[in-house]
Amino acid sequence: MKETTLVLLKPDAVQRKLSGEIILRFDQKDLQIIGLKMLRLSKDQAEKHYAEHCGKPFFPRLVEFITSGPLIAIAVQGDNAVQIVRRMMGSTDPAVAHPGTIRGDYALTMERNVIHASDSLESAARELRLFFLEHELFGIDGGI
Ligand code: 3AN
Repeated sequence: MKETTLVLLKPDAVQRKLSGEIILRFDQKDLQIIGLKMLRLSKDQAEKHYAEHCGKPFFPRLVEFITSGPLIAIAVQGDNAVQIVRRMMGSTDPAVAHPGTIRGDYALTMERNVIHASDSLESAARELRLFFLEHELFGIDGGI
């Protein structure tokens, strides 16, 4: 089934000039990029995006990091895109992320793990709405 998922190239990825390498992987996998923008999140947007982690010990640092500089938001579409992009991303902890995955190849610590990708279709729909307006998405069926 054709799905659309939200990918964030976090501030560390942008700063380390990894964006091109990571976008190339989605192109090579034959996934479709249907929306893309660079932006800096406000504290309020970051807290909304990571609402499920509110109250956890790492939450303040997570918000501080994700708002620390520009990030790149990408809407990625394709068959089973949610699961496929999660597998391409690799485990949350780069210490156990397999080589060949994005985190396995480019990240060293859990706090600066380069990339975010939606973990379910429901999260994808919610997160895509936080980052993109309908007319900013160029999918075959016109959007999410
Ligand atoms: P994922 O991004 O793999 O879906 P989540 O949703 O559990 O992982 O966590 C969201 C983000 O919160 C992670 N990308 C990571 O930056 C941060 N994070 C998660 N768990 C920890 C932790 N134990 N210590 C520090 N940061 C964490």
